[in-house]
Amino acid sequence: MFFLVGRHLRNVFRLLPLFVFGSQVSFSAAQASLHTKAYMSLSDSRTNEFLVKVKSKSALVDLQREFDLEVAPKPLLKTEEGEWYKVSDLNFSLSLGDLQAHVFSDASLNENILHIEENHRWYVLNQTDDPKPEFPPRLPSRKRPDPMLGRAYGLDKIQASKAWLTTTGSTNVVIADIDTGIDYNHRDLINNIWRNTSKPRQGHEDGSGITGDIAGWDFVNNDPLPWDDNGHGSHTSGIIAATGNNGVGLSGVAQRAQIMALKFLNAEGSGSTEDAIRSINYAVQNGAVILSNSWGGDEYSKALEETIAEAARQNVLFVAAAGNDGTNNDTLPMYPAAYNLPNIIAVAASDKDDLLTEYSNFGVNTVHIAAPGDAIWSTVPDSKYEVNSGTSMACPYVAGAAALLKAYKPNLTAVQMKQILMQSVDKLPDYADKIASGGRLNVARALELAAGL
Ligand SMILES: [Ca+2]
Ligand SMILES: [Ca+2]
Repeated sequence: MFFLVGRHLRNVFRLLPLFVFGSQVSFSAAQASLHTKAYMSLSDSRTNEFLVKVKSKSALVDLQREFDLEVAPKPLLKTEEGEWYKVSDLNFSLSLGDLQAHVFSDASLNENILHIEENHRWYVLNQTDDPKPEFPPRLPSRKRPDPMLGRAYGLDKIQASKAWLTTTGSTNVVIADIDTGIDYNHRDLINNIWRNTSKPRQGHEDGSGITGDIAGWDFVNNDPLPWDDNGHGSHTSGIIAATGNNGVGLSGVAQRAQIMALKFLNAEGSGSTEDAIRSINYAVQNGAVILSNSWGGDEYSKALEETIAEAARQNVLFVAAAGNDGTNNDTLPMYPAAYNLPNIIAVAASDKDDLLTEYSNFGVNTVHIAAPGDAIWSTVPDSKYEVNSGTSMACPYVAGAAALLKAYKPNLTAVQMKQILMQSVDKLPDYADKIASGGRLNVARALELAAGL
């Protein structure tokens, strides 16, 4: 029990840098809401749900007989060795240890049940949520500079303008933003939102601007409208691919692309392993080649790892925020960034001075590249713009850069994209012994490196 409490406290602790870095914010509503968040995540993390890997589903019948369990009718994930099912304890009385002990005590169960884990919670990785002044966008027009582009120091650092001379992106490249959803009607996003035209749907015309087809999926509320009720997902989407040169707001790293909105994090910014897995599977099955993941947690999930490994077999790049604890992922892993898989590129957050931010996680083996993540302007719901900080903001920079690479050279594999992005960094002393590539993203040089391929 002490162990469980300890882990929950670590979850809360992850939110604590919010107070530290929010110190420039006055002690008021901002801090009160952060307190609320911390307590909500504490109750969030209690679970009666487990993910169970079995050789065949019949193994779950015995568990059901022993305990009052509900077994999901369909597997969450199929692998070569078995299938993962979500199992819910209807009485909220079982612990992971109870289930494991029962399985170990029975030879046949032990043979057929390969793994049991809790359906963990995962959290957004932005640092601040204090509102900043909002700037209403101007009216759209053809090929006009984005008026807020001057604020985007990150685009200068990574030499985006130079990269755009080679490619501004392509609407053939689908990037899944696995997050809190997106304001898919935002004037700087609407043109770059993926639409699922392969399976027309009817009956949900609701004034959302999306009719007949869908922009992705909402796995929190199980509906086809992944509306962003938090703000985090709209912010990360704008960093990937806010529309460039439309005379509105700013531009993403990719000026053109298709962003698939997959909502698995709720209004408070947390979501379950189950819904993360559903999001990744949806993205892979519907043609996304790059997944942007600005979320994490310190509890290992084998089910999540196997899902990302499956995405690797489908040649899908998994970009992941390194985490905001200021710690070393080599020794204190933050998942999913720290899984040792060939298609994961884990991203640390750099600042205006090209230094590693003090809150960014690092790790010379497990964190691959740095990207601008501190004080980043981007889109938020209702066609507005805000500043936000964290490895959450650095991750979509790399996802956007990968989108430009894929637009320029469509045959690049996920592993090639990761290698090119790492080999083309601006090497800087601050990263030498902390980041595998030793530097910060340079998308213009990445395109140069890809030119010969
Ligand atoms: Ca919804
Ligand atoms: Ca724009």
